[in-house]
Amino acid sequence: MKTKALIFDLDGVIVDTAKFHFVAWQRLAKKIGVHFTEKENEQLKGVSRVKSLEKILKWGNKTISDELFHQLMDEKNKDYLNLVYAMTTDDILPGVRAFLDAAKADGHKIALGSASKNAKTILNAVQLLDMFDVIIDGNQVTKGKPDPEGFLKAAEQSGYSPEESFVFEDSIAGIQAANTGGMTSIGIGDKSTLAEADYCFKGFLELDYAAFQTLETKLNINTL
Ligand code: B16
Ligand code: MG
Repeated sequence: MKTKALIFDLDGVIVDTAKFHFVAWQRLAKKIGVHFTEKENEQLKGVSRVKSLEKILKWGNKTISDELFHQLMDEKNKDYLNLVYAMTTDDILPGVRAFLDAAKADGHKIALGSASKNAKTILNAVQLLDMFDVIIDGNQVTKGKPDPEGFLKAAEQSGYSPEESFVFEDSIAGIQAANTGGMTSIGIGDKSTLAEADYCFKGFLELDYAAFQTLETKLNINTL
């Protein structure tokens, strides 16, 4: 087996936008009187905007009208986007650019599998939009992670089967989505948090392209 599609999550894998989501959600939570810290923010990683606000309201025991719900989501997104527009290539996580360059030069299809509806805006801000052959984001999926819908679409549009695809993810829900979808899951982050991942690395300095090739070779030998 030769693995060919590389599917990347965005927030926490390519860039650290979690810190911007935190600032924007915290501002909103304060406004509606809900206690919200970095600990709660962890639970929003990889979760859609709608589901995130539902969780925040639940934590604060709040019930609001549909109209206010949508108004709050819009406000949060405007706040968040103001932070995103200020992003530059310096916001790409360490080692990512070199990994993507090497993988693309080596013939891999580069795909995005993100829950974010702002994925293209973010990739554009950090000048990585042209790098991606396929972009599946929050606008193309009806079911969020841990459902594998987004990753399955990303593999299909890349022209490869799930078994020929790797998923790079920093969230537990995303790792579960990759596993259910039949891809090789690579956790990016803490090993104990991402224990369900097939393999786990701290980031793309530890998993540079040479290390990835070694892993790929090992997998190819094991599946011969
Ligand atoms: P948006 P990922 C996810 O991105 C974030 O981790 C999550 O915190 C956020 O709520 C979600 O995108 C939706 O983002 O409000 O921009 O549509 O990790 O799947 O790349
Ligand atoms: Mg993520």
